[in-house]
Amino acid sequence: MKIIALAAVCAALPTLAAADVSVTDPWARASILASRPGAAYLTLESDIADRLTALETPAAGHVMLHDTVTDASGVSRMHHIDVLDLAPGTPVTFAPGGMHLMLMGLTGKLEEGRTFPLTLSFEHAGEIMVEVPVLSVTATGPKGAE
Ligand SMILES: [Cu+2]
Repeated sequence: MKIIALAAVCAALPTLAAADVSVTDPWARASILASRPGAAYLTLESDIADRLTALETPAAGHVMLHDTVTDASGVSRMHHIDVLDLAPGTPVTFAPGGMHLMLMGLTGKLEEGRTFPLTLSFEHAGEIMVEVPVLSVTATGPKGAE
């Protein structure tokens, strides 16, 4: 009986391993001062319903998920997103003026031409590490999109 149960678990594994999130076009804007938070952007797409649970980078003490909301009087402000859910096959794009990753407590200036690693943790897809290229202070999108 035990052996049969194990076989059933093993047979289910390939399905679990199929949970995959693609992280594309990561980029960050160069920062002028290390004392100001940095901003990074990317696109996420999952093949199943998944949830972003954590963000980590050696480039910053703390990474926050922010959205930008413009109220009726035209004033934009950022607000914190606690959880980000991904719907299957629906890309979520972070971009200036919208959702962004706020890099709090930079360990140094984000210098153009450098890259830094960013680890994203997902409920199902697990940890995904990407290298984030730092573009110019005036960049408005990932390389090739400008
Ligand atoms: Cu922000």
